[in-house]
Amino acid sequence: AAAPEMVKFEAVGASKNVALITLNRPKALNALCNQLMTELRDLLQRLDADKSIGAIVITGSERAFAAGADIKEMKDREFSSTYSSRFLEDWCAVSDVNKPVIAAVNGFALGGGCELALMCDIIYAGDKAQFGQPEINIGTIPGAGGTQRWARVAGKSVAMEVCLTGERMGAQEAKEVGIVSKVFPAAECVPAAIKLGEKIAAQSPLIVQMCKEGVNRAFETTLREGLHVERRLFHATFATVDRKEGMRAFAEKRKPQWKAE
Ligand code: CO8
Repeated sequence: AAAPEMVKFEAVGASKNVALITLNRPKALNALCNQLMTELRDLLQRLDADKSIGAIVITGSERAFAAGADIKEMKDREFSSTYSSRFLEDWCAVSDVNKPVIAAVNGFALGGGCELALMCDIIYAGDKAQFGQPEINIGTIPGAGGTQRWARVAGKSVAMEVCLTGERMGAQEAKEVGIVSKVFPAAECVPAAIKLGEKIAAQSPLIVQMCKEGVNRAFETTLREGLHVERRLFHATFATVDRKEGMRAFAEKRKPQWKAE
């Protein structure tokens, strides 16, 4: 495959086990055109299979995380081909990654850019970050999870206001409504996300994957079913080498040595 042009990748952190992906289409404020999303999807799938990587950070520039789906690319589309080609359905690849994915958001996270951040597992924001679903202003609606994920995370009233007005929300407010877990001075956002990635990557990758699967069920099913899945995943940890090692290491007052088994 040709080297990606619109996404940059670097292994970072003291053990080089965190993948830093930088969206790199500065002239269009990282508008998510077909090429960018294809490159991002391919890269994520490759990193998900790469045993040397324990966590993934996605970021943009200080000015823009991503200003949305590419409007210029979309403007002449018709219903029939949009529907029959399942336009943008492959964006799901981002939420299908098994490893933890952290969004480090500075600047604009609008439309599909905001939805991309919401597909990640954790969002850290720089203090100048702006979140929003401005699709209503161009005669469409969020199509990559915006109506659903805002509603689940921030509740109906906030979701309705964001989606129906298209108005932007600052980082602090996004934290208050629960979209973002922490806010940092802009320049510290990516380093903080990398630190967080290192912390998670230091755990057993196998157990991390099970834990992520458990939390994700909370957004996909009833409480009863979710609790059942959680219990089964918990039981499953007892079939792993790493669970034994973790508990033994605690009893022996030493650091665990994870085997990813
Ligand atoms: N698409 C294409 N190009 C864009 C986009 C975009 N979303 N956003 C910015 N750009 C381009 C601009 O056209 C401009 O290019 P040029 O220099 O060639 O004119 C360049 O980026 C710089 O932008 P501005 O000059 O506009 O910069 P400003 O600082 O004045 O404004 C804004 C920044 C406020 C971010 C402004 O650019 C803007 O409003 N952008 C559009 C935001 C938007 O509406 N996003 C939602 C798009 S719709 C969407 O995402 C649908 C998601 C559905 C996905 C899933 C479907 C299944």
